[in-house]
Amino acid sequence: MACKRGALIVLEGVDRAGKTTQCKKLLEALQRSGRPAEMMRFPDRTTTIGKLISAYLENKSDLEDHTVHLLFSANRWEMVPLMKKKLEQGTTLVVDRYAFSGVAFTSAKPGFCLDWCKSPDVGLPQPDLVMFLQLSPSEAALRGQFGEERYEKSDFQRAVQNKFQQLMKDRSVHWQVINASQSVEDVHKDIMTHSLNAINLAQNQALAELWK
Ligand code: ADP
Ligand code: 2DT
Repeated sequence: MACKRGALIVLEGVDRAGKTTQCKKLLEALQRSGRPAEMMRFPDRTTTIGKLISAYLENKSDLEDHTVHLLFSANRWEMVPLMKKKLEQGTTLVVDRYAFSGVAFTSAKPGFCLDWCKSPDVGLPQPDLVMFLQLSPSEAALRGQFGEERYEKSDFQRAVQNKFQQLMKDRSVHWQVINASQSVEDVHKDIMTHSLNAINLAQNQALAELWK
């Protein structure tokens, strides 16, 4: 019998919500419990496309808005063969940002609608679980200043948060809102519970396609 597939688990949320902290803790906990798991993040700045994106985010280059949106999407598509292989081999993937960040950030710019922004990502591997780490702007501010990167401005981040709220109305995606204002350990406990459920369910389900 073919081995049971791994789950595709995504963490989304505003800047400083704790995504990276929690992805690492989830990965360690899964590995400690003997479950094969690996972490990925988008954008993946290590590839040729990722380096273009990274220079843009660091304000070292300018790119036209549609163009950079398509590059972010291409940066996911270039990872799809590897993601599918890992999932089929039974490895659970813990992913820091995915297509939802792609849509939320570009559609927060003037002149972009949600549907146009979603279209290049239609058909990507469908996450088994997307956890949205919910944190108010005032609580995020207590966790430190914004960095120097292009999107790290409070007005823009508020617009992005609204776009995430719109995306979360879509019932074709398994969203789970997590209260990110709790302690690191309490957030981790919530994330672990939802992840173990998703891993169990995914074992017997075929991988679906996002927004199709
Ligand atoms: P993100 O990846 O969402 O931007 P990070 O995981 O990098 O967020 O965390 C941003 C900052 O907030 C870091 O300094 C981190 O140590 C801190 N942090 C993360 N989770 C919590 C928490 N639950 N409570 C307080 N501080 C936190
Ligand atoms: P971090 O590397 O700190 O997460 O910041 N973004 C991300 C987009 O605009 N489109 C996307 O498709 C993705 C995945 C969010 C990366 C920044 O890039 C934004 C913040």
